[in-house]
Amino acid sequence: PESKPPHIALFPCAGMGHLIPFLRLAAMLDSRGCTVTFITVQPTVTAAESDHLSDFFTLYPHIRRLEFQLLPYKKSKFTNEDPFFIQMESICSSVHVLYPLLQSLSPSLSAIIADLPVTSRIIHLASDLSISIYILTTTSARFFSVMNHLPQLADNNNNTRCNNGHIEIPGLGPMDVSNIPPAMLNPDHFFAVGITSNVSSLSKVNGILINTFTSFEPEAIDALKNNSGIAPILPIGPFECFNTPKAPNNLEWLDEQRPESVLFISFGSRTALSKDQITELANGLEKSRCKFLWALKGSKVDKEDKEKIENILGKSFIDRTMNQGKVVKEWVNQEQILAHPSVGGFLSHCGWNSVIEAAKLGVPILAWPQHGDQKVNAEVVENGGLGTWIRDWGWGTEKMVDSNEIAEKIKEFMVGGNLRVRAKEMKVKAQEAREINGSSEGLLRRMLESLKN
Ligand code: BUP
Repeated sequence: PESKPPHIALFPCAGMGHLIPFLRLAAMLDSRGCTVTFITVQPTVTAAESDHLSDFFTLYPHIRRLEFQLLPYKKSKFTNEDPFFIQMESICSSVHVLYPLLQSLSPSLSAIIADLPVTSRIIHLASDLSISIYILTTTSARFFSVMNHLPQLADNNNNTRCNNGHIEIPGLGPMDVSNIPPAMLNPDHFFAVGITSNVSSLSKVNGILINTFTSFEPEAIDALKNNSGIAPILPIGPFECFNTPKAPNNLEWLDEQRPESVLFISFGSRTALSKDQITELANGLEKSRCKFLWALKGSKVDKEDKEKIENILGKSFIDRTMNQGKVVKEWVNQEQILAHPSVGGFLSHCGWNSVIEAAKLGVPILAWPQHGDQKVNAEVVENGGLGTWIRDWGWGTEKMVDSNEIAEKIKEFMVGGNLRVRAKEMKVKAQEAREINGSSEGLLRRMLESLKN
């Protein structure tokens, strides 16, 4: 008898940086013939998440939406004020509620693809349901290696600090301890505790999916593959984007600009620079005389981001730079912007989705990591020849970078040269990975084949 297509459930955690890659993967599985159920957590932290979800299900009406109501939040000893962490804690403590919902699905599930932060919770559920379980990590293979190594790092933390401030992670070479987010080295922090417990469950899953590709992160992927203690590593990126029903924004202005003349600036969906740093950046942009398109954020959670651009940057800045650049505060379609021929560079915080999109579209990055995995991702950018990182600028909150310094670096960066050539080479390699027999597409197809009944 002919084998049935697999039925796969996808389960992302909080924030756009997690939701977007899961939605992309859902669309990819759908277009490769799978039956797809998408678990959506209610309520979401940001308006962007709920907007994207409704747009997505309008576009893909046959992908099923499974609404997952979180249990009331209980404070724990790890509670901190970050709304994304609070949401993650809530999700982790509500996972068991999913069991009857998943069990009653028809046709019955073949597998679940869950977000790394829920690994230790979901593993029991998958085993009770007798389905395969895959983990999707929304960061780089390099940062995933660091997380995977955290239990050993925590053991040796005192020694590593003495070792000239460097740590050694198999296959990655010496890494500056200051690149590791401080919360990860604090054994009492929710982030560190969560990672330690989740990575210790990874040997029990069927595979670990990463939105990266072999020619972008060869060392990290090899090192992970050679690690016998974890499940098979499946680098299946870069993920394809899906069309949105919304009209494109800001593209008319880009259409009027010279090829590769515009610097696009974004620090992702959950980072707002301090008011003073925003002012320095604005002045730096003006002094650089480079064309720019800036997706500005005034606060961490979009629902609270109500201040007008004029109030943040001053009306005179907007008037003075009218012909030089554009500042927007609404959600923009970043992939569409990066794909535009006028865009020649990306000043980025190096959230992993942003990095992989830039690699896929061949746009060089000027890296300014702010927190979390972003310094380690900036190393990937540099190692892959996709961009430059001015280490001196530190973490976003560590120091104030002044406008002259910013202007100087932007001018140098936007000259382009070799960096643009290397970025375009990366775009070709990304396309090769996605071809039918390419490194990423081949892996994905074999995985789906193995899930057919
Ligand atoms: Br803001 C913004 N439009 O206006 P990252 C973001 N994005 O398309 P983050 C838009 O959101 P984490 C906007 O293309 C990327 O896919 C962008 O994810 C898209 O950073 C995603 O780059 C942002 O990983 O997430 O948001 O800081 O905390 O997971 O790093």
